[in-house]
Amino acid sequence: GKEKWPRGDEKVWKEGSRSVNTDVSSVTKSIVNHVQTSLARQAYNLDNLGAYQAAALSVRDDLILNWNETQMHYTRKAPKRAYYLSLEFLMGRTFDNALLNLGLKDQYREGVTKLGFNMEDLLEQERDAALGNGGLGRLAACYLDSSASQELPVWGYGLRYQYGIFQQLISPEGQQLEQPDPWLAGGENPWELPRLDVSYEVRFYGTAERLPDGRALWQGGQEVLAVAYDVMVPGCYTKNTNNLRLWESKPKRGFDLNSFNAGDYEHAVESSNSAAAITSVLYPNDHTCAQSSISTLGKELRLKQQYFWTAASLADIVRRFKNIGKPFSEFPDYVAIQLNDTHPTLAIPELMRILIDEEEIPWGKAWDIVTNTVFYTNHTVLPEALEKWPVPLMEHLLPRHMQIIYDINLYVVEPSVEKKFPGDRDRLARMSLIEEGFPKQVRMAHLACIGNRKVNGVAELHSDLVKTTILKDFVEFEGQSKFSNVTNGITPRRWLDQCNPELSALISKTLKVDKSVWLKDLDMLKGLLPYAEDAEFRKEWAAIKQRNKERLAHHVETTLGLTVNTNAMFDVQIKRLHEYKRQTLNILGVIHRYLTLKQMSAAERKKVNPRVVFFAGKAAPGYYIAKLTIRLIVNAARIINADPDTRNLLTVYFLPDYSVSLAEVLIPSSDISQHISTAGTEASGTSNMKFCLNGGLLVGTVDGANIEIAEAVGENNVFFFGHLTPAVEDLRYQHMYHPVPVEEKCPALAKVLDKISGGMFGDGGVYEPLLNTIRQNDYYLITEDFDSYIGALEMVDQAYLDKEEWIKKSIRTTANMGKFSSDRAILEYAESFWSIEPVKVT
Ligand code: Z2T
Repeated sequence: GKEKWPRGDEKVWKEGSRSVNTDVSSVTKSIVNHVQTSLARQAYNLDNLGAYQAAALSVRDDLILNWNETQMHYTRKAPKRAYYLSLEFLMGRTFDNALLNLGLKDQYREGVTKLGFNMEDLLEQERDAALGNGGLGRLAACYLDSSASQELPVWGYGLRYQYGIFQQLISPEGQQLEQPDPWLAGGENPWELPRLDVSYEVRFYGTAERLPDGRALWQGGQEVLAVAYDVMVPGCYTKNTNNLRLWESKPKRGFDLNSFNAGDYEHAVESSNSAAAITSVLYPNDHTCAQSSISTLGKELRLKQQYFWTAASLADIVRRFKNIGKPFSEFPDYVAIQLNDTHPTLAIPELMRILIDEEEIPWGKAWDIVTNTVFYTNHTVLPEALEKWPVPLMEHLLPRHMQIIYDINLYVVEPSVEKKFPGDRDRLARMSLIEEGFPKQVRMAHLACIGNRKVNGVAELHSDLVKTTILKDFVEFEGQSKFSNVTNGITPRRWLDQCNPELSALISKTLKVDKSVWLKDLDMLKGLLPYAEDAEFRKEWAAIKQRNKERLAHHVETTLGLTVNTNAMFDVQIKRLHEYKRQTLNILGVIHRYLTLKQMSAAERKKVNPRVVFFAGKAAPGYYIAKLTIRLIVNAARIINADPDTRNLLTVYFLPDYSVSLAEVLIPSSDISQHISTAGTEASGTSNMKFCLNGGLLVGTVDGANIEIAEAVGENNVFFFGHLTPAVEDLRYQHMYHPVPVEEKCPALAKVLDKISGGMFGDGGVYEPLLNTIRQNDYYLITEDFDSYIGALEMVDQAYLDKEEWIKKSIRTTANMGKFSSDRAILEYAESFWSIEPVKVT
């Protein structure tokens, strides 16, 4: 029969329903309500943490209303949707961002003040959601913000790790120590909705038996449950609030009662632990695949994570598609799946498995569906980062998927390569999904590349390199048109409005445009260009930079107890520690500067512009050389900062435990930032965009997105140095076969290395392994770029002498950064890959 909706009296429902709190008095009412009921506390025993929790719960209520409406609306309209599968989402804090996107910051500030609290103190109470390593995970977070803000029907899928990226401690000797990050331990996370009703069973191990009809029966093994947690992602100045679905693993039954009855309690608990372990921790390696960096057991767990997450996500996507009631031939008209790197590549054989074994679709048709649905983004061309999984492990853990991968090789790769390049057995071996060896390995990038509709890199140069290096054979095989570029972007909401509110306000005032408009149409920043000539405007611009420096200094003072010279130029390099990113080049440059200062007369020193150099970043726990670099930075800083001859002119800080929230304080304060990777190694970089958007000037190599930033802001507003990508290969070859000692190649650098070896910064022997990477084959070309690097920093000093001209450069930089909004990037994905359109919630 026909059900009446709503049940009961419609008027009563209407009266009971609430809408988003938009005025101060309803905000305070809601906060007080949450204090009294949700928290079971009262005014007299409320601290900052409690006040934050109550305010957050109040914002959560608002988000839920919009989120619910959005999801209902998408379901009713049934548009084509896109799904962003990423093993990492580096979200940072949510409270401030949600308030800004909802346009309620002022109301909450006033309300919180009326209740006797300080908004800034409350914001500081929130822990970062640090479910990512670095650029790749933060990019995913920016793309979610832009999808919601552009009203696109996009969902993210990821894992709900109990522990995010480790917390970094630095010992007095400069050693990195890792501590767990139990980010959920504080109690309820107000930004997620546990969906215990949404769950799927995921199988591991067991046997796969081929049936005569082409299907297979995969049985036995271990089954675990994937439970959904939905994180609300509000768009900026829109009702659209998208969803990020994170999976948590649970044992299918609390205990295996059979073994429990048999008295084997330990075994029963163990299998329940092993299910829970799957989503317990984020792997902290950023540019090494699990294959080469972790133990056999750790390897298996990482592969389990990858399959657990892709299987649950695909089951969910397929279920949602089936609810529309269309035939599977139309799957690609309703679903686009973006693979964030090769981590979710198992989505390809998993979707094949679902279509063939469960939906009984013939192999060829299934392959058509898969290759029209899936898209793959590559994020690095560094060979050590390319994922490969041992065939024996795959066969053991995922027997059915291994069959499907062999089938793809047999039915797709081999015949078509043979047809196009008859008899070219070398090419076939190069392109095969399986790499020969002991053991054989599955090449995930090849699988990702063959099983999809489009492959893209993340900046122009990088996308070219993908085509000419790691996937060259596939371009020759499939043609250019499958391969393209989407240059990365960053969300101007967090990376300008939220982290630099004064600059945001000045921009709105100057453009005479409300930020709700220009934040979603970032090319409007161009309107600032004429104001570079306006002395009054320049004064305001410079004053904001100065206050941002003081804000950082205050932060360093309160957290580390160190005093920072805010009259100095702020020079910042913050990113994961890696040899290719060359923090080593930076610290060697700093030491060179120190030695030069020491040799100067007092009169000469008077002419030097003071500089404060900031470093921050985490090293992968097993990355010995990267950790040694931190140690050198910390110990060099200790000596240099203590030297009375120079400390007014040069100080160095390594800020521990780099995070999204720390970046939000550092970035707006920088005069220059360093992006100095060996040419051809940094796929894009995204912090370079954040600094420039906030009016910091870029010191960098001709690499990744640096190149496009220079094109946009003008070469005269950046400081470039170093060899270009085409030279790198030749130089490395020379280093291998015609080595030249550092003393000959670069005497200035040799002197710096000698001082370190000689013990200027403590026991020199400690640093030998690091110094030897430079003295020996110098893979990342420090000796080749050192002189031009020092030259670039001298240009910076020169340019900084003319303050007014410097500020003009800063203004012009910000004004020309519109291209780097993640709105532009996500719209490129939406239009040219996914074919999805905005669905506005009204
Ligand atoms: C990562 O952050 C990046 C690439 C990776 O390759 C892995 C991780 Cl964790 C597997 C970075 C790139 O290094 C950086 O250049 C780029 O801007 C970022 O991804 C987003 O594309």
